[in-house]
Amino acid sequence: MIDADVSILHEIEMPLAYDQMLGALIDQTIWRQEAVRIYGKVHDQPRLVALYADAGKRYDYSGIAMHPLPWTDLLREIKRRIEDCTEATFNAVFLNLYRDHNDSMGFHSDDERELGKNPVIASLTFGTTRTFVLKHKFLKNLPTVKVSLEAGTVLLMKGPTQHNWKHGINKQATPCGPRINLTFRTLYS
Ligand SMILES: O=C(O)CCC(=O)C(=O)O
Ligand SMILES: [Mn+2]
Repeated sequence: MIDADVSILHEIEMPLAYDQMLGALIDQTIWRQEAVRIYGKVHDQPRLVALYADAGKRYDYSGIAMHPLPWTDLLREIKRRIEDCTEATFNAVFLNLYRDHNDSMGFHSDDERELGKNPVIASLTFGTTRTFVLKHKFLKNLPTVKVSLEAGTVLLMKGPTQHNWKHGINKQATPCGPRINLTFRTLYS
């Protein structure tokens, strides 16, 4: 990919089997239903979210001030393993629960001020495989990049990626089960 630094790691080792990881994360996470404003109308976001981080951090995400919860043992252990395999360090994790095929995430860049200039973001998936789509922000003729994110896969975005590309998860026509995505980040807030 041009103007980006994106890499993928497969079959990351976890403390439990991937389907058990999905169940544990669904059960142990305090999920929130947040609102979004689209053309002035307020809607429920088409997914559930949660934020866990080191004490004292805060994150303004799509205009929502999120106050993180303290790390659970499971999340701390996942973070340790992700730091090992990516050779990066993180102080926060943002979790998304896509309940079924109707849940999605609109195209965006992770470019909030508290993520710093060139954010390093490690995104880990459990549950149903969904397609992660990347679009160049300026070179509109470049084809979109589609990546199937299977359970146990880490997608690592670094360097200029957030400056030049947007990413998202589309709704899909075919019914499917839940997917959880954890994005490990560093908050400089
Ligand atoms: O679910 C995904 O794979 C993407 C999540 C994402 O882009 C985000 O949380 O900012
Ligand atoms: Mn993102």
